[in-house]
Amino acid sequence: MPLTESEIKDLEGKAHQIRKDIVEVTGWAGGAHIGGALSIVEILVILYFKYLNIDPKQPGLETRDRFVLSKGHGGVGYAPVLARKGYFEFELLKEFNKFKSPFGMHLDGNKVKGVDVSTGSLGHGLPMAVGLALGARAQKKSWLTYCILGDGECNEGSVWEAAMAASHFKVRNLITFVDRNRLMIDGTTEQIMGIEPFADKWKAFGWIVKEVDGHSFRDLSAAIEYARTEDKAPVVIIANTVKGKGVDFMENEVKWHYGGLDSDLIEKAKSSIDRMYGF
Ligand SMILES: Cc1ncc(C[n+]2csc(CCOP(=O)(O)OP(=O)(O)O)c2C)c(N)n1
Repeated sequence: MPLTESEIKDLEGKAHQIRKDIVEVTGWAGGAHIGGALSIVEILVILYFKYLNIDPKQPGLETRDRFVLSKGHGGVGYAPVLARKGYFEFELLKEFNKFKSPFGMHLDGNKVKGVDVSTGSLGHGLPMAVGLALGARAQKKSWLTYCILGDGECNEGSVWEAAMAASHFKVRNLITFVDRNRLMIDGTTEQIMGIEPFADKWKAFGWIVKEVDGHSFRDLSAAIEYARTEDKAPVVIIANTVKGKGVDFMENEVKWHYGGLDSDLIEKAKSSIDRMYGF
């Protein structure tokens, strides 16, 4: 079913909050991977506040859907979403990436409630997600696995081994996103190691590809609804996004892959985000 206007308004409100949270936590931490966290806000929000079958009060429930942030450096975006969903208090993130804190820059599934899989070393998330999906199928469980990859991450050969396996083993209970923000740590994806023709590569590996505006809840919802019912091949949703989305001085700027914010920049970033949402 398409999203209603009131659902979209509600999700936009959540995304607004999460973008400001990301700025806040980056300020507290002294630095974080802020650009690639801001680009996945809508994907995280629609999953956590619309589609994932999860209960923050029972984080280990066996029947829950699983989520794998394969681009694990997006932890500064993921942690506020978990907090706002109710897994823990947002204020705890004042310790984000501090010595002995449970919240590392890349979230650890053994330490942070709600995190199914520890990630951070790029190229490992999709292989684990494929394994989870196969495990569910082998046990005749109906829960789904969702996974977010970075586009630069797709330089990793293990992504393509997993893609090949998902197709070969006819995995249908996995929904994969690629955050196609076109930047990576030190340049554009096409400068560092070109991945185009990107959609054709996935198709050649036996996947069905949906390309969407990754900041549009309507587009994301339509693609997810499609992927949840598709049974001919695994589905990848290539989400075209903007790195640094919402903070005008960060958008499409490679230097904002990772950075810190002083109080002046925090205010500027929050004002820019407010303007994005018409405030
Ligand atoms: C195996 C591995 N190699 C290198 C890194 C360092 N690293 C962290 S983020 C990043 C760039 C990834 O680019 P992309 O997936 O496009 O992330 P985004 O631009 O969306 O933040 C790299 C190389 C890593 N985390 N893991």
